[in-house]
Amino acid sequence: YVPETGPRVRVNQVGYLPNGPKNATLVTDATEALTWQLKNAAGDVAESGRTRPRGVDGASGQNVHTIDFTAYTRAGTGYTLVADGQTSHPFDISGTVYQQLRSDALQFFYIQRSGIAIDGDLVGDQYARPAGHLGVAPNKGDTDVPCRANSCDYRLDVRGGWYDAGDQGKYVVNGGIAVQQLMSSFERTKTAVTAAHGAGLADSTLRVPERGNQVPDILDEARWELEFLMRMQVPAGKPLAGMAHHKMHDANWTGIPMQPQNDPEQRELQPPSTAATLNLAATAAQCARLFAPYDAAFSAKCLTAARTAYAAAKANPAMTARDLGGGGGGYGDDDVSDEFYWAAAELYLTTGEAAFLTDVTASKHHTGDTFAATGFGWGSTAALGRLDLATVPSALPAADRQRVRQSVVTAADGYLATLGAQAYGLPMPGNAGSYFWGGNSNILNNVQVLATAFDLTGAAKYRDGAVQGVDYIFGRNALNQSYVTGWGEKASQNQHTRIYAHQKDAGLPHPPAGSLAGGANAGLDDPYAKKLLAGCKPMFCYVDDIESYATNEIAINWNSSLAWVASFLADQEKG
Ligand code: 9MR
Repeated sequence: YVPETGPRVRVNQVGYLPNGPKNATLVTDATEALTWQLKNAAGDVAESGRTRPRGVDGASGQNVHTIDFTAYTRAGTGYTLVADGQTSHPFDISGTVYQQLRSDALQFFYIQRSGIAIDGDLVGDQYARPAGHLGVAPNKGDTDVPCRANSCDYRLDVRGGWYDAGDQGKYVVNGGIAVQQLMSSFERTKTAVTAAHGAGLADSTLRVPERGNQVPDILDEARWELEFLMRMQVPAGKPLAGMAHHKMHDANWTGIPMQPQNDPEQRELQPPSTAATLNLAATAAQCARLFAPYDAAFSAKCLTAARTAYAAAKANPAMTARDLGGGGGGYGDDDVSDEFYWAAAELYLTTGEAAFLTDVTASKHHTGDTFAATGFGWGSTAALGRLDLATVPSALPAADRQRVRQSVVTAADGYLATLGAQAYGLPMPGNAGSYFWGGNSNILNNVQVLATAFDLTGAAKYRDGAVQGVDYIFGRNALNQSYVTGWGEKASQNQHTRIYAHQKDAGLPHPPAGSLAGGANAGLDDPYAKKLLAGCKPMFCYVDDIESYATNEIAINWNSSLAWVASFLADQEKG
């Protein structure tokens, strides 16, 4: 199988900020520097220079050169880069290149909502659908869901929330990081100098049913998930009260396509876990402080859920998730020390109470190396706590604050060094270990750390690193592939999803604009990829086909990474 990779000049197909870094990658046999030309839409040469030979790139196996045209700053559309007889895909140079990406990336969540009709007047008729999983036949849930384990002979109403991904399970450990990144996109605007007091995330900036209610739409969206997460908490009077069920999903996997309202499978609650309980504690604590100005009762409800969850997790610190039946993803996580740190941090930031600070500072994650080279994710959440301790105003002792902030900056320095060493410019090491299931979100999470270092220091190199860090996602890669639907000349559009399964049924839409694909995965963890892509170099281990769930799914925790970064980028636009 030889993928069609188009012109050998690889650019960010969406574009570049006029005052931002502008880098591209040329695939060539040449070992000596070559001439490059930047052409405007009329075909005139706007700028030219010499390529920089970089040798063989570890992740792609290609001989590559880099092209740096940062010095060119004139805005325009339809630019191309020409080198070695090849003309790149067209791109813009514009101060508003990412403006719409912020809302596109966030709009994904409304369209993924469970338990509510999706309104075509808001998001287009092709995405309109009846409410799913409210107990209307043939659905069997989610309003009265039996627990799968013997230890819990009760049923819960766990309606609402977002469908996880291409499947329609709802998993607390994945909902947790996703809703955290939405809330943190908003919380960032309270302190970040470039965020213009949250204007870009204000009420009526998204197409959600709650627009116009005087609450920022991104918080309305987060609330849809937070209400679900709280429903997953074991009620008072039941065994393990205060703990959260790890997940709920179908008893058996369904086929593709499958609209939520047609799902005939029994929905089942899986047993509580410490990891899920700490996800609830952390996100409900963050909820409490962010909703306080808008809805005191909801804020108080969140704080109660957070406190009871945290206490329950401390009383049951080693309840690992057990998988009792099929139809859903595993999301097992044996190490919850990072979730403990994150939850203690959020509770401390919300309440200022000494007991939580003690738990924060006693955690090995408070002093440990929290920021892995390959990024954080649903199973490694200490970075979420660390980033919030670094940015959210609190009475954290000065020495701790200084160290926490320095750790973000030190991590960002590491990511800068990494992206500088990559001919494709991404902040991930250039070996197979960087190319795993959902790795695109880890790249974006490293970009989040770079961006946060900029917010903390104002040093331009971190902003530039964050801006450059997304080039890979939008096409500056071995496959010449943008991984965001609707963004770039050649963009993913056949992601693995039961709802927007156009590839299986032409009457269904592609995923909405702003949907991020999981990305190249050297593990080839699905049969389709395994067969088609056997022997692929890591950066080539991707296919835009609905069958490949391990390289081409969509997921709420991946789009939340995109949303955070897109919001940051939109705030950098100055023309
Ligand atoms: O994102 C998850 C990834 O980190 C795991 O390696 C993978 C295998 O366990 O599962 C991914 O999550 C999937 C989940 O299990 C089911 N819904 C779709 C998720 C994204 O592919």
